[in-house]
Amino acid sequence: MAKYTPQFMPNAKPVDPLRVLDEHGKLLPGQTAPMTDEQAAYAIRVMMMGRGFDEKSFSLQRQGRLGTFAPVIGQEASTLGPAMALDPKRDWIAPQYRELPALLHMGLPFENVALYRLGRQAGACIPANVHVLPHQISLAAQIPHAVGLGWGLKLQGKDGVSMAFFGDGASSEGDFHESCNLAGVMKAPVIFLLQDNGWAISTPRAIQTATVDFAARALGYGFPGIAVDGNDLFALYGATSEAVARARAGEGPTLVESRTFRMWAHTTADDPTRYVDPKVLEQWKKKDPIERVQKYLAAKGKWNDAMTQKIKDEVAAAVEKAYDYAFNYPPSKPEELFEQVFAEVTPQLARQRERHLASRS
Ligand SMILES: Cc1ncc(C[n+]2csc(CCOP(=O)(O)OP(=O)(O)O)c2C)c(N)n1
Repeated sequence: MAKYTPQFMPNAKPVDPLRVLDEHGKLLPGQTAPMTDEQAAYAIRVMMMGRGFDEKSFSLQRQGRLGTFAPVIGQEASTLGPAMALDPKRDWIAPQYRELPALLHMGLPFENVALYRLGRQAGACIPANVHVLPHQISLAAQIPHAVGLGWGLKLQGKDGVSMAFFGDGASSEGDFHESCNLAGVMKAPVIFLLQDNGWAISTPRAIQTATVDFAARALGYGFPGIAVDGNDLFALYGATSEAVARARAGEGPTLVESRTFRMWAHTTADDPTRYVDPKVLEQWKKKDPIERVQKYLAAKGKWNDAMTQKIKDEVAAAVEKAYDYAFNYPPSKPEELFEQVFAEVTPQLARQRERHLASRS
């Protein structure tokens, strides 16, 4: 029997995540909708845009016309719900690489996404009026940027908030922990949006971390953490809206743990059938984040299959148009690699560019 009991003991079981809408689109007892029906209809459209874009991209990849990409399928609510709590004019998102619906909400054009997926340099360049940092492949590297951005907005006396998206795998990186620490000390207006989708490529959550609650880590940095059903648009939007309000009021960061599931492969270069239990996948299929909101509106007589089909058709046409544009866009030249890294090209980069140009002449 231990004589000196630690005051701080980890939870043996994960806490129950916040849930507002159940799998059948019914409000859970005691819950009210945190958004209007119009907002819910908008969310369905944007989530379907993300899914439609991925489906087309997947087919292009299988035809050998597109390199690779990270599908958002299954995580549409996990990405859009928190983004909808932001104001695209004054707030910012620092994405990882699997947040398409969130970026569409912030105003990123389809054409830009298609260019990026086809490996055109121009696609990596976010339009100036879109408050989104470039996609980040180097895990967790966007999290310090998000803290700097939020803290900078605060220093400028603005009431903007920055939101960093990252995965359970990325949260094992030092960048995550250092960012949380600094944001806590500076009371920076940052939302840390940790998407636990069960996997970091083929590494399961259980061997990613010894904690059962990612959200509990926030306490170690002196700010609140909340675990949310990551397939429940309403819960995500509600919890994040409150976190955004706290950040705007000068109360500092919040860590939001979104418990979701990656329904497709990590990227098109991955074969999840080699490591994902099909029974677990089947269970998650019943929790589809888009259908849940459709059912909610349908029960109020505000959604039907014809509306779903109409949006599907519109999205398919818009994706087709975006890819037509991107396929006809001039291919990137190697020297473009040196552009848009810094506002002014550094002497070192200028030398590298000259060497590269000389080698080609
Ligand atoms: C610093 C760094 N280390 C390793 C990788 C290789 N890598 C790419 S994605 C990935 C898994 C990321 O998992 P997670 O953060 O949970 O996000 P998810 O892809 O599941 O959305 C790894 C290890 C990388 N991109 N960057």
